[in-house]
Amino acid sequence: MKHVLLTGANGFVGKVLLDQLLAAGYRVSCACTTPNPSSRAGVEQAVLDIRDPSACAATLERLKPTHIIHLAAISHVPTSFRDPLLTWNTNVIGSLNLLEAIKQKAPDAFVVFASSSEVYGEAFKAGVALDESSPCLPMNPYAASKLAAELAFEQYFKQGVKGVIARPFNHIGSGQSPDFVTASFARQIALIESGKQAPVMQVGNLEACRDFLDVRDVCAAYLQLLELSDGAEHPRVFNIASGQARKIRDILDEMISQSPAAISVELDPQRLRPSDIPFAVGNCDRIRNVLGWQPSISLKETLASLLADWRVRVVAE
Ligand code: A2R
Repeated sequence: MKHVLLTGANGFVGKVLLDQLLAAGYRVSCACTTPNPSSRAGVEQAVLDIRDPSACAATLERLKPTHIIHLAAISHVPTSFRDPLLTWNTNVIGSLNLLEAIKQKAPDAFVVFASSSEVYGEAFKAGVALDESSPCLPMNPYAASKLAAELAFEQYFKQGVKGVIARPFNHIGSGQSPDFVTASFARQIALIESGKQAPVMQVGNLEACRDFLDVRDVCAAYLQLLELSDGAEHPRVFNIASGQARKIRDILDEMISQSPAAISVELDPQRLRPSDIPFAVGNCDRIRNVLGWQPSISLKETLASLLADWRVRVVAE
């Protein structure tokens, strides 16, 4: 039976991915920074700080996974500006600790590394959907740390470690922190509907175009990438993208149209990023051609489920 070790299992993506892995019949072990009180029956847990090399080695030695999906990271761009050392230590040194532990303790394991479309950075200024051969020109510490971690993975791949690098574009859905744009919109709409916020949305840059995916579709792609362990030759890097440009303003309009409340919109300059990219869209030909993956959930449906989630969450706020 395939045994998947999931790092970052307590995060936004990790929780969705755990459900999908269990539904697909995998044995799953979760690595989290703190014990998870709501842990699932049959799921083994490891408390692990990936910045600790001996803890990584001990975890891999004990669990001996056949597959690893490495999600653990500082994933938030503004946090990476505020705390670059934490970001580099977690995203780069943490990945190196994991890679060294794989090489030493689970050398046959197949690893999927969750990098990010942010690695393309300035290359998005070309204004076209970027494929995996596009230059990587990171524009923030988070993106730079993910690209450095990719280089570490490439090195270990050359030394015999097996696996792939995924570059997911913006993924959204239930459970995401309101630090991210669509979750912020959904939270504010839910607060307005419940009378906890005046009917004015605070927004940042609405003109940017992004490639939005439902987190469930991204997790489905991770599951399909695991299947590459069964085959022979395969590419090392995969965009996970829809290929479709969506203006943030259109997303906001769609969400407001899904609410019965009368809502106006106000620009909050504090929500503007210092290095915002106007257009960030991915070419998804490779993953479609190699694995047959494509997004299956419409944006409208994703936004509806996001709003439904926040209508429940704001009750407790
Ligand atoms: O903050 P916690 O305790 O929930 O743990 C976070 C975990 N994490 C770590 N795990 C082990 N050792 C560390 N030193 C460490 N620092 C952070 O990574 C959290 O459970 C997880 C990241 O979850 P999120 O911030 O919700 O990220 P998300 O959206 O699930 O993204 C997953 C991956 C990230 O690597 C992104 O950069 C990539 O997908 O695109």
